[in-house]
Amino acid sequence: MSSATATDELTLAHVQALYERPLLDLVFEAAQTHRQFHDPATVQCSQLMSIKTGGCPEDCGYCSQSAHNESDVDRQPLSQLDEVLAEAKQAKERGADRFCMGAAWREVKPGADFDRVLDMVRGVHALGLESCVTLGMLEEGQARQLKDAGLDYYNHNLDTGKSHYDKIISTRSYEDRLNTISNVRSAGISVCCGGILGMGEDQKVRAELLFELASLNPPPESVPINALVPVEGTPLSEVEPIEWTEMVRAVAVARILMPHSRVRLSAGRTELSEEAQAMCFLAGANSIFVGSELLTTPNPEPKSDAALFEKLGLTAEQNARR
Ligand code: SAM
Ligand code: DTB
Ligand code: SF4
Repeated sequence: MSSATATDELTLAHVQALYERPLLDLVFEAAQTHRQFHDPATVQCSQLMSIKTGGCPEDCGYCSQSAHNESDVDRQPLSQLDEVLAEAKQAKERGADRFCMGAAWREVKPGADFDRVLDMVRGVHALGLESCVTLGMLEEGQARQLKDAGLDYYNHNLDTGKSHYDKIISTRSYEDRLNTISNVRSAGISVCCGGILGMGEDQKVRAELLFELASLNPPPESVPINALVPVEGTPLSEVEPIEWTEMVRAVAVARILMPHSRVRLSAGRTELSEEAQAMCFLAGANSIFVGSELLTTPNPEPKSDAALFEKLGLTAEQNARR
């Protein structure tokens, strides 16, 4: 079966059929697409920092930071500017080319805190790093303020397929998410938008998520594929972990459907073997989070990532701003 090209109209049935193909056929096609549009030897490296932690009013069933869940994450108010810039500087010295700041907010509210985030974005930009923030729902005017401060990317995930969404979150709708993404887009900020696998969904739902992402017009510049990091005290802590092959499949389908995008092998790498990660890179993943922590959960140690890159002949990309 051949894949849809950018000029065909994409259908959910097509994505489902693609998703169900024999794994190695799928990876072979994705690897070819990857080589057509990207340098397969470089991987973009982003570092995350949680700038406001815990106590979030949303009820996302996977999240350690929701006030509805009983995880033992310590709540922290918005970080100070100098603290964030010190961390960004260190990330740059260790080879990251993008610094991503995450806040456990439902939405952006105007005021001193948002003004401080704007200063963080300006500061990260001045360091010669690309910047990304994820702050919850956002209005168009606020998106413009972020753009004026020099923001490169805004992360806002669809999280899962539409049909599974209500089982995971009740306090924010799919439409709300699409609306925020559209506000980000209108302000001229690049969109970082993906989802999480392993929240009790089946393959059809995964195909649905990838269909939704690829149907955004244009598709997100950056597509994070996260595996659920199970957190004790959250409703999803006991969900059966997904097979590594599902991560490979999702990366491959994302690569074929969104040939120009960065596909990020995001949360969950600590549970993936080197071999599984290698297959994800072959299938078109070309971005990762680096540094030993994500927001509140562990990520592979820089030493082990360096060793993996060395074995696979991969190098960290350096953006034009560095
Ligand atoms: N509060 C903002 C929001 O939800 O838009 C920004 C921060 S939130 C932590 C960003 C994203 O991280 C979520 O949309 C979700 O996709 C991902 N995430 C959160 N907890 C996760 C977990 N335990 N495992 C995998 N991904 C997770
Ligand atoms: C995304 O898709 N993954 C990142 C980032 N966007 C903000 C977050 C992963 C969070 C993993 C769980 C944690 O560390 O709390
Ligand atoms: Fe809040 Fe974001 Fe966590 Fe949802 S994912 S509970 S919005 S921090």
